[in-house]
Amino acid sequence: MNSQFAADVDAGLSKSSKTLPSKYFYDKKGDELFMQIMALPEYYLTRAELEIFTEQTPLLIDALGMNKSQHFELIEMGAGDGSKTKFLLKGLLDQGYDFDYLPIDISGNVLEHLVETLQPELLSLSIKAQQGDYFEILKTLKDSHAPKVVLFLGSNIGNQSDEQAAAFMYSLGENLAPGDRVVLGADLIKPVDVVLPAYNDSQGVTKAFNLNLLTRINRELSGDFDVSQFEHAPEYTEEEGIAKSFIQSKVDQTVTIGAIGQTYSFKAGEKVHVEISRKYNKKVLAGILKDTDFNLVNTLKDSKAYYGDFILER
Ligand code: AVJ
Repeated sequence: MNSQFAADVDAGLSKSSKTLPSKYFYDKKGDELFMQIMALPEYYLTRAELEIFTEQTPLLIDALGMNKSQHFELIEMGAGDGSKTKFLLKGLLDQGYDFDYLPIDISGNVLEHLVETLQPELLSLSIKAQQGDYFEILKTLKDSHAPKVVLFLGSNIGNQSDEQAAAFMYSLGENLAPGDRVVLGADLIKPVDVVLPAYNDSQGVTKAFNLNLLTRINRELSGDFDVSQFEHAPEYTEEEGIAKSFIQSKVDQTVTIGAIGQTYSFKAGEKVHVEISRKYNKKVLAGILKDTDFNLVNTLKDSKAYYGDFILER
């Protein structure tokens, strides 16, 4: 695990345009900072999707296309704390749907916490937590032959390039049957004055979130990054529709990473690309789905049309 981290860091910092993978943001401190990000006034994404789940619950339920007399499985990839999903689950129970809720997460702790918060609030809910890799679990679930709805929320798809997202959706389709549905939550393309502040908040939480990656390298890989000599530098254009985060060196400097046994030099102003947050519209989505069997059957947006939950049918 740590050697994979070392290999990924070495590969990224050895490129002529340096990169570091955003998946390593999420250590304990990173998880905490991401929770703070979700509560920021500038970070509209979480509130916008929550608004869809609270204000449009009946529409969302209809869009799932499930039959009340037919048992189905509601699967969530990366459920987190379930704070949005809870409203959908409650609505389905109130309307008398017959379903199991199957949250999937790599982290057993996350699942444990989710069950402990959800079950007391929704006593009649059948929760079947699944710990592991999304696609490995989905493969095992294929045998049940129950109709399925898969939730992939939070604009988590946005951290993937369009090529990666297309491969991801293709794999998802392979693990579902015709008629199954997906709720794909995605931030929408809109002007820079709304998007960029979400990745460059006035309190500097996003800056701390990104720079925490250097602190993690120092701690876990015996690096000697002087974090104060790096800046947080996000970019976005509406034309491209992709928020990009860079860690920028303030000065000419070298950094040694003990666990790799390498020294890397940074020029003043040099940028390390750490994250993309892809924004969506129907055209972007169509490109990603073009080699899959998914059709877009409905789109729910928040009242400002900042954010979309795309309902896909296989
Ligand atoms: C968790 C991937 C949806 O890209 O908006 C937030 C991560 N990065 N601020 C996003 C993130 C910086 C977030 N996602």
